[in-house]
Amino acid sequence: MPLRPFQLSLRFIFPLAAVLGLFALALLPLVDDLTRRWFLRDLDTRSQMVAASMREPALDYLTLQDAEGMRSLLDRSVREGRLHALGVCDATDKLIYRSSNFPAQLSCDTRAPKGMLITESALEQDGVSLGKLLLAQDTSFIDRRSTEFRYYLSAVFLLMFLVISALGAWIAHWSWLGWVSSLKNLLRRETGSTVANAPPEFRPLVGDLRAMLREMNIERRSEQSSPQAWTPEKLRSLLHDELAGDEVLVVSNREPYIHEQSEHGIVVRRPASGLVTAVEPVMRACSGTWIAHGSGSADRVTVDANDRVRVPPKKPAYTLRRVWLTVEEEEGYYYGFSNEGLWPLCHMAHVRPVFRTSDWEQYVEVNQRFAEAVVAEAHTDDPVVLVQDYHFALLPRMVRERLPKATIIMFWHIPWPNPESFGICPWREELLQGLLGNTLLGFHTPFHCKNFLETVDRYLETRIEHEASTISYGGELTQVEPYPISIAWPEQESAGDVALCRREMRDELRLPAMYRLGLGVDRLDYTKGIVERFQAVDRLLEMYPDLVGRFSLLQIAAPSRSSLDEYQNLETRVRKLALEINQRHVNLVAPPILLRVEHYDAERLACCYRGCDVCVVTSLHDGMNLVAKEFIASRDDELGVLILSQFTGAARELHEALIINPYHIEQGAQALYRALTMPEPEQRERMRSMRQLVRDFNVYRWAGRMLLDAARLRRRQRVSEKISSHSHRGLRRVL
Ligand code: GDG
Repeated sequence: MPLRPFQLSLRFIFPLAAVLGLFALALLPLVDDLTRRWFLRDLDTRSQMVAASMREPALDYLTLQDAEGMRSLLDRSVREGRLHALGVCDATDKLIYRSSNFPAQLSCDTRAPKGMLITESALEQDGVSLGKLLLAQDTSFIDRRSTEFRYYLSAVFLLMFLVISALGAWIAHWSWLGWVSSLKNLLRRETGSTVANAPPEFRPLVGDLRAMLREMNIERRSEQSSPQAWTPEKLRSLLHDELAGDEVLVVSNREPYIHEQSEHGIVVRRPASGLVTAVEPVMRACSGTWIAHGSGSADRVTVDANDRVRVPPKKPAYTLRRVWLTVEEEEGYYYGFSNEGLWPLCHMAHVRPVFRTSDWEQYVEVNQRFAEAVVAEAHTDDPVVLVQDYHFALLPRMVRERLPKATIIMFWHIPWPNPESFGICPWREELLQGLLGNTLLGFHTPFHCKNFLETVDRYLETRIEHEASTISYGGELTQVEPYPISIAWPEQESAGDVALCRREMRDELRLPAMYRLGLGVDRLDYTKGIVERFQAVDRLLEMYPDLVGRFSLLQIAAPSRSSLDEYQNLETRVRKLALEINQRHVNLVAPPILLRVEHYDAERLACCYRGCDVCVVTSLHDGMNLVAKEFIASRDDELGVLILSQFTGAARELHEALIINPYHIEQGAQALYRALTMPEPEQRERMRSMRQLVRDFNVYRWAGRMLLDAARLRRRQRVSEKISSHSHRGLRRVL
């Protein structure tokens, strides 16, 4: 029998015992007192009656002074009236006659001793008092009865308690079992129920519980399959063991290396992109082909006749295949549909999505072009294709139609909104159908997976297995899973010295050695909450003016999508706000906001992470946010504080950060103050724990788990193909 119902019953039994106990404690003296009074009243009445019956003869004997007669009257009355003793007092309160067992200590003017009741009855003749009768009764039996009564009453209470507790435990046990089994049914969806038709008391729980259980299952599964830490070597051997000889192709819009013409000749640039940061280590490990848009001014001159170039330039490990887009195509597919439509649609950062038919047409066209590039680059009919992000929602189905045996894995790097929000997209069904061409579809968090399943449920006729997290559509199965993305843990030798970085950073910014620095690193994007971050700094300096001239925020804002109005407006707004704040807190040392709208190279950026005191991430909505993890990974001194928006995927993992709501400016300001005044031991404790997590849950694990799941699905598919080809052959032979 499970322990849980007992725990529940105990929670009920202890209060019940306390209540009954208190009740008994209050009731017992009351009842006791009442019964005692009843007994005494009865005894008194009996004494009065005896006195009344013997008054006449007693007066006679008194007047005649017949001592013998009086004594015999007294003894007889004691016997017949079942009294203890009887006495007669004269008018001066002197005891003149007594029954034979009259207690020696009793007299006419003493009070009744304990255990005895004394009743007095006047003896008068013609209005003249001749004395009084003294009737004594033994009351010790009342105490005996009272003790017995208490005993019985306690026994009754104890019995009541036992009966009620047993009943309570029994009811709790059965209702718990019933509750658990209906909850299990709901979670398993044995009855095909949905959250909406769950009993009202379960509704808020069911979705969360399902997500939690799934997350736990996934964690357990992957931990069992990978007890040691994930490294590039482990990923490589996984690719070797699980996908032996299989071809791996990556598709993304952004290329990992951009060749640019400059005055010093052709230079190679790494883009500021979370996606590139995450996928590059995987490609290095599996040496496949990465298909991406060739956007650099020198990209065309650096590829071979097949539009391919080996990268990384210094130590080539895989092939980059570039796809060329016209200006119109880039306008419609990338800037238009992807970044003015899908990006705000999925982020819900209060910027309205814009949907134009012409953009959509370009989006379809470019997806088709990339799908053709995949087919052209594939040397086998069943490659593993890793599709990256929202620019290619249609591509999976297009590839599936050409390469039905391919294992197509897509990772959606941005959030997935709820069905209502997604529903405003005029091409929602087409996008969902495209995505259901995937074998495996990954999101950062279980919450995004849940939103996706609910969106498909709302807009397409499919069969969804929530327990297995699969969607069956047109005879094909898509597995939907959370894979929280991460970074590659830096190699120790590549890290610069923290003290050196602190000094360099302050020298470069012309700040005193002990100057406190906050750091923000983002693409200049409205989802990143840069305005809110500046406002928090402004508020901090209003609240703590001592910090003016002692603290600044260095904001690195890498220009991004700058041809779009929304992004130009953001840049203007950010620059203006920085200026206003700097004018408001003007001082001789440094402006509070040090805004750098430029791209930093990787080493310089790493030095900033190491040289700052606090890293501030205030995204209004973010799939994961890699900046937070990069900051943590770079702090091998275990110091520095991370302020992290609750609306990032990273906040689900990095619980030791100072988690804030970026819309609440005062909260942001207070978090900044707390970070700047946090004692080193606390910083160390928080940082150590987050570093452990980021080290273990690194990007190799992210990719490894996805590829392991893909390998499993691939094996399953091969087995089912074999079975169906055997049965076809068997059928042909029979025919
Ligand atoms: C999307 C999702 C998700 C930034 N400025 C510079 C620079 N960066 C690098 C950072 C980091 C990356 O760009 C930004 O990554 P985030 O994760 O913060 O954000 P997105 O670019 O929006 O990425 C996001 C991510 O995809 C991965 O799935 O986490 O939620 O929105 O690596 O270091 N790098 C250099 N100079 C800069 O100036 N070198």
